[in-house]
Amino acid sequence: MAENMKTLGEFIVEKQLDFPDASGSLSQLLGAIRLAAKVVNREINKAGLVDIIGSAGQENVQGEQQQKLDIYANDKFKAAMEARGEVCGVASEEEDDFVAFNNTQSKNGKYIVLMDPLDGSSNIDVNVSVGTIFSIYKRVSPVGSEVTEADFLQPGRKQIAAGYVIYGSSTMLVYSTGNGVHGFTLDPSIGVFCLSHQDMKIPTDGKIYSINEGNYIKFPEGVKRYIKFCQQEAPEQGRPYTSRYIGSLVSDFHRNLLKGGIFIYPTTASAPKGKLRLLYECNPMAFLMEQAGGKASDGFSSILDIKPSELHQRTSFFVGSTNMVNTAEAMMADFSGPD
Ligand code: P6P
Repeated sequence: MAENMKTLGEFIVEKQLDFPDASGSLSQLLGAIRLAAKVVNREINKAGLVDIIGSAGQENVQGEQQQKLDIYANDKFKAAMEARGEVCGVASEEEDDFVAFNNTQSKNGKYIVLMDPLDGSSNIDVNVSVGTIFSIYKRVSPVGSEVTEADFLQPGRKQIAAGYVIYGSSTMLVYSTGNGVHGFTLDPSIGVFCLSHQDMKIPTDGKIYSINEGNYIKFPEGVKRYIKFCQQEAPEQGRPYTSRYIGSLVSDFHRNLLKGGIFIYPTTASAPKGKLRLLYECNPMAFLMEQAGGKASDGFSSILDIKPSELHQRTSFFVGSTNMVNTAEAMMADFSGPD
């Protein structure tokens, strides 16, 4: 490994030194996420061999029961966090309700985690990148007591850390603890995440718009107006836009973070409140985007200021380059509400 490489573990400890009162428990928690990400990455890479090793619900060549990968990922991230003892409970897209960790050490943990353990998992069968999304808060209930739903229903602005793992052509872990966004690329030959993108910033403007235009007919008028702007007016102003939609939130988000752009999942006919989940998809991505100098809203106001009322609630999501989100919001305001 080149001497100037820095591992995720070294970076976490180095950044921990920036917080004199840091107890190291957040570092421990991020370490648990790092471990689970490596385990899930290995399993996802094997998924491509599913015809050889057997698909979900069947026995593979080793005679092991094949789990659905999103359930597998959920179990691995839960197990890694429970083992570390810094987390008193977890909420997940794969769990109907939050899960309390009741071992003595965990009950004294001061953090809770919300996660989408494998977002876009249906893309695996067609070899499209998928991701894990996580969101970390300090608990609001007393340390040592039973974790409560109130610990999970905090506004996104209260997050102390958030991040994602993208299992793509290379596997990356991108996270922030509120001091910038940093990206680490897994070197599979040594099983180590190495710092590859320090202090990531999204361009203030961009030319990529990312939205599933198959839902056009039922988009709010403001969204239809914004698409018209991207397709007609911007090119007429000499700024041709391009449409890119992968259908995997982590992938569309990551591309825009690097290149500039906007991703929109508005209300649609089949998702009248939006499709994406506030707590474990939009809040962590909004936290990262603001840390990277971008913007995230529901089309009208900041995602991070929404007061959650239920674990799996959905929201519209406009996220990306500040100038692009501002333009889209202005058009949403001109055509208030859905058509
Ligand atoms: P649609 C994947 O199923 C997901 O939850 C996100 O990763 C992605 O952005 C979105 O749904 C895609 O939804 O309706 O365009 O297929």
